[in-house]
Amino acid sequence: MRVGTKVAAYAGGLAVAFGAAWTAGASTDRVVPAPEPSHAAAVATAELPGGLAVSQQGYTLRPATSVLRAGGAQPFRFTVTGPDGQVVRDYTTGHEKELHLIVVGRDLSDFQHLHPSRDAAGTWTLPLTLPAAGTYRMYADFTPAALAGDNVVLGADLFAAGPFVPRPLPAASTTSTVDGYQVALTGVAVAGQDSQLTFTVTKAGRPVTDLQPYLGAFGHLVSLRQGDLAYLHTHPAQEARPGESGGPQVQFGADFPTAGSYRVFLDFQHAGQVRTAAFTVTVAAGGATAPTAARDGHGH
Ligand SMILES: [Cu+2]
Repeated sequence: MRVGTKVAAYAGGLAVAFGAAWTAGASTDRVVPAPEPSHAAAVATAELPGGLAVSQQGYTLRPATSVLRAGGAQPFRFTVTGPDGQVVRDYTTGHEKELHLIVVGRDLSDFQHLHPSRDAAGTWTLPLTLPAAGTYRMYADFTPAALAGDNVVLGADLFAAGPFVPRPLPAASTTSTVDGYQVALTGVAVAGQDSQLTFTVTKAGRPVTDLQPYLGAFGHLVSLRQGDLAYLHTHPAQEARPGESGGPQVQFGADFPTAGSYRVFLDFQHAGQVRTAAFTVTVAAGGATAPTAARDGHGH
């Protein structure tokens, strides 16, 4: 399989999906004739960002349980069923995996990017840790073989019983520190546009120039919208092959659907270990290039 082609198709498909979602959302502010019912259903599906629904485009995420104990790894299973009601067993590999699982606290703490394994019957399993009591969001990010390249992101809530103290969203910041690495973020995030974000990785004051490829790229970026945890997964335009070195800069073009606060998680690999740097990013309302209806929609 040609990984490079898959990477480009995957990233391009996501950008298009988010752009289309934003455009469709803006158009609902206008007075337009009611479309035919079948078309209305299609638009209703298309206008939502990923990760907000447990069922979308005929695909449904089915966790075996939604309640786990707080702390410690526990066996966790889930399946995805398709439009025919059957468990999906045929996936298109994207970024070296058939399915990417993101788990995060609904207060946007405790981000995890995981890769469960699938058996022949289509059941995904992994040891899963919900580190503390609270409510969590799980996202299954995958491309069913039947959808010919269309990425689907389904979301479901998970629960761990016990006393829960939600953490406030950290203040917006352009720097993040993880395990002795400092990551700086530059760029301006504007809703409805291709926002160029650049992350620069340093350690002990020195630029890190030997970032390792992780799942076919030098970085993976997941952005979650505060308020509803809408999901945006972005990859760098530049792909990474095994043995190549990257850094200190990793660049992304991100299409944030609306203005507001997002928690942005950058996965990068160095010295054989994957780490995640987290940022709170304030996305500005769209400027002159955004459609008028969209600006009005923000209530400004
Ligand atoms: Cu992944």
